[in-house]
Amino acid sequence: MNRQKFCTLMGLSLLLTSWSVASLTPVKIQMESWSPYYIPAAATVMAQHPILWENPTATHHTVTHDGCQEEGPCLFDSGSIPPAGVYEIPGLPPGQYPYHCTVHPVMRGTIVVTSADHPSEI
Ligand SMILES: [Cu+2]
Repeated sequence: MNRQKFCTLMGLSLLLTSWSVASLTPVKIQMESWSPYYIPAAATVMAQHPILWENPTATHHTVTHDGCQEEGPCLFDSGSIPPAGVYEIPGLPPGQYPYHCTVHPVMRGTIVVTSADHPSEI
């Protein structure tokens, strides 16, 4: 493959990649200082769909998959999210993902990821 052809292909694949990413608006979850803390507390999302948490509160919070502090695999852990901060993950495979805030363990939420092909199946 010559250089020009290679560059054209690279450009095309970059264009397609950015287009497909841009077409997926993240599902937003809002944090609050009082119950239910994460709104919605149980969010249903399609597989591989990005998820964005927003922290409009005056304190630091985390979005930590329960597996990170148990035996299970740790699929996401935001670390400290400052006031006005956000945390985004690119997407998850189908399943149920309980998570919490390590600063305030009373803050608990769940992500329910459904299969794109079989939305009723988890
Ligand atoms: Cu918190």
